[in-house]
Amino acid sequence: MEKTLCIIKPDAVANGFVEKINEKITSDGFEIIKSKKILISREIAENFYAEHSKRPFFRELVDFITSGEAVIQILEGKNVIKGYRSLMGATNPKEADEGTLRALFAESLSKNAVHGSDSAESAERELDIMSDIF
Ligand code: 3AN
Repeated sequence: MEKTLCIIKPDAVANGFVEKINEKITSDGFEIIKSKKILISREIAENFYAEHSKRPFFRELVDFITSGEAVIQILEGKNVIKGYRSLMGATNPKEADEGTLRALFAESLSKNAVHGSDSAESAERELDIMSDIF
């Protein structure tokens, strides 16, 4: 069965939205097979976001994801990579469709509540980076 990496980011954890987000994930038919709250190290964050390393917001991205506890989860289900991405909604919560996680729970473009792998290749890479924490 397909798997993907989900991160509930520090804004959503601090705002107490973990349970509500997970209710939406499971009611869309996906299973949360692993879940752990951790403080992501800078080293892991820089590796995780390596594809964005040349972008102007890279430092902001790494600062934010390491700024407080995040919940790292492995989701499993049929077409979960695509399905969970559509449940997340657009990167910018202002553009996210009604009922999506980012429309419901995100604060801003950088504090956007959740992460999800964007392809099978990303899922494999991201699950590998996080495999040590479980
Ligand atoms: P997504 O998370 O929807 O796949 P990406 O991969 O384009 O979006 O961006 C990764 C993360 O970088 C986003 N989740 C968001 O937190 C942050 N980000 C993207 N674009 C910007 C931007 N213009 N300014 C600040 N942060 C950004």
